[in-house]
Amino acid sequence: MRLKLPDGQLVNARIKGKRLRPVCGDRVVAEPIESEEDWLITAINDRDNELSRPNQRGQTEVLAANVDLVVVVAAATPKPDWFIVDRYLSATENMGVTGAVVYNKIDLEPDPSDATEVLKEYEVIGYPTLRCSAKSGASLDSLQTLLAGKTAIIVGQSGVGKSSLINYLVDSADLATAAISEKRGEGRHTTVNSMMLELPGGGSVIDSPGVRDYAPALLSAEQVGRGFREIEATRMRCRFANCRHTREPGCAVKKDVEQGRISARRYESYKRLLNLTDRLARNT
Ligand SMILES: Nc1nc2c(ncn2[C@@H]2O[C@H](COP(=O)(O)OP(=O)(O)OP(=O)(O)O)[C@@H](O)[C@H]2O)c(=O)[nH]1
Ligand SMILES: [Mg+2]
Ligand SMILES: [Zn+2]
Repeated sequence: MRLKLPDGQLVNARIKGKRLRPVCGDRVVAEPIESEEDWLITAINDRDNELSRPNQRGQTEVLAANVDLVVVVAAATPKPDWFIVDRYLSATENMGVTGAVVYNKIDLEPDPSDATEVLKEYEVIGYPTLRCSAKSGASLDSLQTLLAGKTAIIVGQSGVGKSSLINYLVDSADLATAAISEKRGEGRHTTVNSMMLELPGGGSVIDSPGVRDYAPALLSAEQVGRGFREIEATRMRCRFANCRHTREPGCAVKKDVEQGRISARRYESYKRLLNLTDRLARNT
């Protein structure tokens, strides 16, 4: 594990004991190890927030801590899974952190695509969005502006170009990238560990490993509701205070969906996530 000292120096660090699990972004207590170059992490300071999600074994794992911006990346390839984007954004809302949506690889798709419609849905509910290319450099100045001065984490499916975007923004970065599989059209899980890099204009950015179908877990129906900001903003007008916006009469959310004020696609994501959370609750 790499540790940044107050003077900016980067050192290798070991962890004291088996129970301490520092993650990317943690602020820690550490001490030099006598007659060695490594440092020893002895404690983790309280976290402002944490982004967690299930790992490949289905256990919840903290990906990063103390971030103030979550950038969710989708791309022309692999085929965008907007439900995964919605799940990351709902986790972001529950962390109390700003989210943004980036659509990468527009060099592969010169014509306005379906994605433009979906990005508009995110924009109208207040998420910064941008279409860019890590290959041509299109709109990467906007990405740089978005990240400036922040501690951001870049998340999204494997192969969308998270590491490529960071390599473009950070001169000294030399993150591994790999072509997506031609047969399956999916990413190859190139990035294995989260890693924080400093941005030239100030701030830092965390590269994270993309996972295929997984996205952050949510624990309760309340959290799911809070995760969709347009639903959260509308629920005060529902007849019942505990409305789940599915079959209840007098539901303002359903009405807004019918009248096109809330995106039907986002509402479907909400219901799908609610189902997943219900199933999770029944199994535990
Ligand atoms: N044409 C094009 N290819 C890109 C662009 N950005 C990334 N790629 C390519 O997409 C492939 C995957 O990029 P990565 O940066 O490894 O993707 P990642 O999101 O970091 O993937 P994981 O680490 O597996 O989660 C590589 O072959 C990149 O060269 C882009 O804007 N345009
Ligand atoms: Mg990567
Ligand atoms: Zn309702």
